Amino acid sequence: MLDANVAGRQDAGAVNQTTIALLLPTLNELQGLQATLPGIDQSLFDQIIVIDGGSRDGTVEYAMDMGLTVVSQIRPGLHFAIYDIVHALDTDYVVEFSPDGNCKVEQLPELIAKLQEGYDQVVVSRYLHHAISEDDHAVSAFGNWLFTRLMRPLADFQITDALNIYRGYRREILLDPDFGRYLKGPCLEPLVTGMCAVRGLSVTEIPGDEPMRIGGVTKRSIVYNGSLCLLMVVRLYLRKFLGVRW
Ligand SMILES: Nc1nc2c(ncn2[C@@H]2O[C@H](COP(=O)(O)OP(=O)(O)OP(=O)(O)O)[C@@H](O)[C@H]2O)c(=O)[nH]1
Ligand SMILES: [Mg+2]
Repeated sequence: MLDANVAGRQDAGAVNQTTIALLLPTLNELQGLQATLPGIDQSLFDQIIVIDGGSRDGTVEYAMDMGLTVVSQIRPGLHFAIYDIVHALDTDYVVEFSPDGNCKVEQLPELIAKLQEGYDQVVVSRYLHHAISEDDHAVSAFGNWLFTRLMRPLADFQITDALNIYRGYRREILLDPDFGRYLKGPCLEPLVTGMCAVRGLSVTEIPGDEPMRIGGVTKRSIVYNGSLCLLMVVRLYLRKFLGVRW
């Protein structure tokens, strides 16, 4: 399935042994974690890992009290927190879930079912069919719209949401040395979609609303993240259409 130019899905029978890790990145997200964790069906996952970026609000203590495995990220930045833990795991898939209220726990069973069908990546799209983002403002909505359209020519699958953190994908996608070369900053999730596109991997989306975050504050910078995502898209265009690995 992970070989280049394979667009179809793997036979369902071949993926019954699929192992999946749930990744919960946190940075001062106590209220969100308290609100979402009890709703997560933990039996869906082989591993659940809180990756903490140095919380000082009791997030780590709460997660440990709830019996979760908590790891402290080594390199700064959400993208490296995810990238590094993915290299340390051995499951077939990882699911990224933002425990700040933006991801609805109700989507998890459908997301897992799609991964078990054999897709290389399944994205919860905030813009597919009836789905809406209550967390968007004008700038973030425009950024999402722009990047999604910029990435469409790279892919032979329809992309409606290139940026959402809420997704599951084969862990090996991040182990590709090219992935590490292209990951220059906080653009990990669109890069997963981009690498799936240029490698011809199989991707599907399911619609899912994005509620407002619960407590805490946003940690992302739209201008910085947007600039790095643009650079990443340019590099993927060069690779896809000119065969240039820059
Ligand atoms: N481990 C770790 N987690 C982080 C870091 N930055 C953000 N997070 C967590 O990653 C998740 C997503 O980050 P957010 O700041 O909410 O980013 P966002 O969802 O794009 O922004 P909002 O729309 O404001 O929610 C949240 O659970 C954060 O607590 C980081 O540097 N390290
Ligand atoms: Mg969020």
